Amino acid sequence: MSPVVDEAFLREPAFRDGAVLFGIADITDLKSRFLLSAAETEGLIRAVSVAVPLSPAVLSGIFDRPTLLYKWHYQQANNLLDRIAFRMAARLTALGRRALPIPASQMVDWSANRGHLSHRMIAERAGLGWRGRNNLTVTKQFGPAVRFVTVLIDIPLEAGRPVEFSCGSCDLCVRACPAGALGPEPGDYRLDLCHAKLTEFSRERGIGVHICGVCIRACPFSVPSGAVDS
Ligand code: B12
Repeated sequence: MSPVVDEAFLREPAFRDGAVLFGIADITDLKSRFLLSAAETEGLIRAVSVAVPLSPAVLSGIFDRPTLLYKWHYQQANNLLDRIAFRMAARLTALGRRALPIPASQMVDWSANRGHLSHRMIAERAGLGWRGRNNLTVTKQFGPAVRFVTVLIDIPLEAGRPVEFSCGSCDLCVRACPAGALGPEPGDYRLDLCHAKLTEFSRERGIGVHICGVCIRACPFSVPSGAVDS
């Protein structure tokens, strides 16, 4: 007898593999915004958003630039997310369903700095968090100290609802950003300044990738105690 393909069928293996957040987004009106062909997204109507946490211990070493420990952590988070997404799609494929796992951190348009789709937009639609002043998806449970992956599926599961902006008047990320790329509104994010700073960091010995982590580290939601001592 084939298993019931419900939310639990997708969520439970992901949680066993290390995921901490899971949500469903309706993508029927979003597909034209994806950098995917109509053939690739045919029949796909929902997106599963999954998050893994970043360790506050690793983040605590970040002050004004990324650390080597954070670089390794970031890569492992991406590997784990890609594995979770691949396994989810593999289980669905085996049952004759259609599923498209989207890489956690792959660029497909280098001039516009875009991936196949925005994992943040999907996570926010699924109700996992809000767009913070740091331009990241901030979750209630782990702040922005999570990384996301998305799997597009053909199953009409019930979708989540967006959550309210809850940064309040906090501007710790704005003050901490080493690029001066953040402002009072999430839409104030300056991609040019952020990207230039990350390019500078990528040239530091052993880094080699576009990472930073300062806005994640500065967020009080990222630190369970709420204390930020940098
Ligand atoms: C390319 C890329 C970058 C580029 C450019 C980023 C960019 N274009 O915004 C660079 C190298 C600069 C970069 C930097 C960083 N990145 Co990056 N990056 C990506 C990547 C691979 C693609 C992003 C993309 O396609 N953006 C396209 C634009 C159009 O989408 P968008 O920015 O999400 O926003 C649009 C919609 O969401 C919509 N929208 C929806 N809701 C809302 C709400 C509001 C209020 C607003 C204003 C807009 C809005 O409007 C926006 C404009 O059209 C993603 C992975 C992925 N595929 O999603 C990771 C990703 C966004 N990066 C991530 C991270 C963590 C970082 C860094 C902290 C670096 C690091 N790892 O240390 C910084 C933070 C920058 C910042 N504060 O925003 C995480 C974010 C996790 C989170 N909790 O939100 C992601 C999702 C990777 C992952 N797998 O988790 N990144």
